[in-house]
Amino acid sequence: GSWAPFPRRYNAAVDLVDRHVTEGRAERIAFRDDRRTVTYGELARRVNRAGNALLGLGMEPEQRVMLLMHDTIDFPAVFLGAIKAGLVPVPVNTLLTTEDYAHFLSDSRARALVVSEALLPKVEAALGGAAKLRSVIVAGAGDALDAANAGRGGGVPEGSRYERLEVLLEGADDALEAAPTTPDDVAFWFYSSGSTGAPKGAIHLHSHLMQTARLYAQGVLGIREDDIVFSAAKLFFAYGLGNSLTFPLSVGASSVLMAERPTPASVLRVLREHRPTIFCGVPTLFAAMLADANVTREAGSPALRVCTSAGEALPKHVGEKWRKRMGCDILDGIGTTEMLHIFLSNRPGEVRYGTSGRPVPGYELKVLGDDGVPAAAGEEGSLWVHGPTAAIAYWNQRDASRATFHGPWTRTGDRYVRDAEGYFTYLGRTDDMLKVGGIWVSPFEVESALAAHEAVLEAAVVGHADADQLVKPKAFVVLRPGVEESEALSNELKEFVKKTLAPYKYPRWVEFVAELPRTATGKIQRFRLRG
Ligand code: 3UK
Repeated sequence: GSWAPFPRRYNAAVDLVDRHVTEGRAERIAFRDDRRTVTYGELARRVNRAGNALLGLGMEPEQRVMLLMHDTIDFPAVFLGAIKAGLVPVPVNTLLTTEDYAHFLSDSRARALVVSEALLPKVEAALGGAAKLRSVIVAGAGDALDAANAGRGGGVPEGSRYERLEVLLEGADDALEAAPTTPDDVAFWFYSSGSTGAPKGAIHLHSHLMQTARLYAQGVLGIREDDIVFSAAKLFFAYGLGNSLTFPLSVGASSVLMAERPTPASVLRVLREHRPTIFCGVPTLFAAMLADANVTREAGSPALRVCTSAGEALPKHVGEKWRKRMGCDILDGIGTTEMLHIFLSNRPGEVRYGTSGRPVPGYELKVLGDDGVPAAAGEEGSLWVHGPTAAIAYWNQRDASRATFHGPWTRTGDRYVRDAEGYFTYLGRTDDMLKVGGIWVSPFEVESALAAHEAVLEAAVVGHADADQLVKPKAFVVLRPGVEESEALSNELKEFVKKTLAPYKYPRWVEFVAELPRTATGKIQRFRLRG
């Protein structure tokens, strides 16, 4: 069953990597990135070297190591090396800002940071304030690194220097005995955003990785040893980590990593070059690819047997057009950082576009009405999920943990309706949060960013559907007295937000209004702005 026992002594990295070497798959290809290919045998040694390198810097079990990394072979080596050594990797979104990274470093009390060379400038100013940080390890070619070490202008902690991942790996032993962990030990965290307050670290255990693979990847996708997976969603998302790392490694399959930003062109190049059998994306990407006439089954990957979509609802017409053009289905499924991966999904051969499908066997779902009573088929309510991969808590956040994790049940914050055949349809959020390209945006954060502009008196931000029925932020802005509205100002405000926050959060539309709709008590009536 879903709670299938793990041996009491269990280390996720051994199950995902070393097992394949023991079982005779050492020569099979585990990962290909833009520059390199590694077999399972090489991966096992690289994982060991990475674990030894971190221990060699003085790290102790359970200490956090933050990963701010692009998708290359270094990511799985460091992530799994840390886990094998009993440390706790914390991958973070590469699209965010210095302020976000300052929060992750101090909240997690990260003892080490592994950062892709190109991302170092974005995190440097946050390093000085990270009290527990002792080592900064830079992944990549290393040219810029020598200059940075020489200049020492940034916030490298006193008494430390930038290490080079390549150099550390070369100097480390390629044998490592796994830390004597249990299935219930903490293995890694992922940060998750809420509508208010800073992002919270969701704490996941050693057993969770293989459980998501068994239930969803093997149970629903039917992933096999001869599959080649390519996920446009990056490894720093729980969605991408499952797709690109956990799932292929759970069965000894191959995974293709791309460091670049996913665009129709970059994705098409990888599809053509590597001929994956499973492709994972988000709705915005599928829609953008369909808008590009170069994207065809023949030009891409004729070997594709199934695609997956998550992060936000897949519009019906996008799924239908893709199936027609590419000759394979997109399985829309919903997962959360808290549950680690997908627990409600369409299945091959039983796809119903416009729905999130049915519960993944091993998970139990319930839809609760506003009165807390289970809703009947056809009645909408709030979605709860019960399953073996729920995070144990949010780090340092007792109230938020209690609001989300209720014994074996987890509250998703999504509104759903289930039909008589058991298919679930997404209706929206119970809070004001938006998913943009599959990534969280808090409207309050965008409003504060706008309010910091000298022309703005106040602003309200809501979700607005674009031509593809995908939600993007829209701002309603009240200007200060005397400021004239103009197209130029609208563009300036968009650029201003792009510079203040992670760029994907900027409002795609700015509408100037004389005032914002408010209740008698002065609260903004967002529902009157939606539509
Ligand atoms: C929304 C969806 C409708 C929904 C995720 C797959 O997205 C993931 O995790 P996040 O923590 O966000 C979770 C929230 O995103 N959502 C996700 N998928 C769908 N809404 N249809 C969907 N198919 O609001 C949910 O609560 O970023 C996705 C696997 C692992 C994940 N962590």
